[in-house]
Amino acid sequence: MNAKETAERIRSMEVRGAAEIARQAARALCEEARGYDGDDADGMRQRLMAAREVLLASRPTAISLWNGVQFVLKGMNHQKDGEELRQMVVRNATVFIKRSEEAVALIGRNGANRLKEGDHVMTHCNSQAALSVITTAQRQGKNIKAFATESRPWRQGILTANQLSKAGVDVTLIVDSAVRHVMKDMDAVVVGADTIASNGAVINKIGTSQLALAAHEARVPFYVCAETFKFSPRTMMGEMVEIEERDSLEVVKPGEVPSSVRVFNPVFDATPPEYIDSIITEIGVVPPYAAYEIIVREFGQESIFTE
Ligand code: RUB
Repeated sequence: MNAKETAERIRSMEVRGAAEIARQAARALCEEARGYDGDDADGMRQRLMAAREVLLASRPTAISLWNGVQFVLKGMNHQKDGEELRQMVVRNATVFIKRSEEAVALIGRNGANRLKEGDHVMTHCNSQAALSVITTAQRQGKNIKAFATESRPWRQGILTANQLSKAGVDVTLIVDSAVRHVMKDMDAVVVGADTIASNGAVINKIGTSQLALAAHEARVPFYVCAETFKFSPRTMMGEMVEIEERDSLEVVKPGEVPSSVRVFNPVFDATPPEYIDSIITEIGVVPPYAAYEIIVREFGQESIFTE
């Protein structure tokens, strides 16, 4: 699938979840390089740069998309030969996708070590990384009781409930407004991330920060499950993370409220580091305050200061 089609699928939420959109973007760049007719490196570069812009514009909040695209195109400007450029893009995309898929499994293993037999675990929205933790613990025979929030307006909690149930997990679906009421019976909260800023703040599905507040109040550990490519080198340069706002029709049906009523539909929020117990990554379980060091370690000074 080319970049334009992939971007459309991401924009319309047919493809969603921060890690998956990054993988699909990597695949699309691969297709663009393969689909370029000829071996002229400059022409191929132009096509790849245009594809990059289209993909990056599809959803603004997830840094995984930006990091994935940067990874695939890294070194592009040094290639003089078209065929070598094509092979480089295909190689980079393959490495990125493999690393990303392996990271989900490693996060599952690292996170499952934090869960005990019979734990009640709440999750929000639909995160592959967070679900990997719950299903890994379940496979270890820990008999987890999962609680999935509905996650309005897109109701990704339905996906979560189905996926957990299919994996043999005992799962209860709750509406978003039941979070604080139910929190007192939880042993842990696991959520995913779209972006982790250099100060350790986590940007994830709207409502995540409410889970964090309720968990903090009830003294329930709050874990963020995220691959290292969810950390944002761009925030290190002082950039703020853009919170995507989506169409009002995701919240109300046409004519349900008078046109004088404004509908505000932000789809992500920021959880400050003081409400986060740990971030569970493929390279280990770290405090949110390690974000700066992870960014330097994973992306290096060079990529922080050059785009
Ligand atoms: C999905 C969401 C997920 C993160 C992490 O939002 O907020 O928690 O993307 O997911 P949306 P993963 O449905 O709007 O994309 O761990 O799979 O990357």
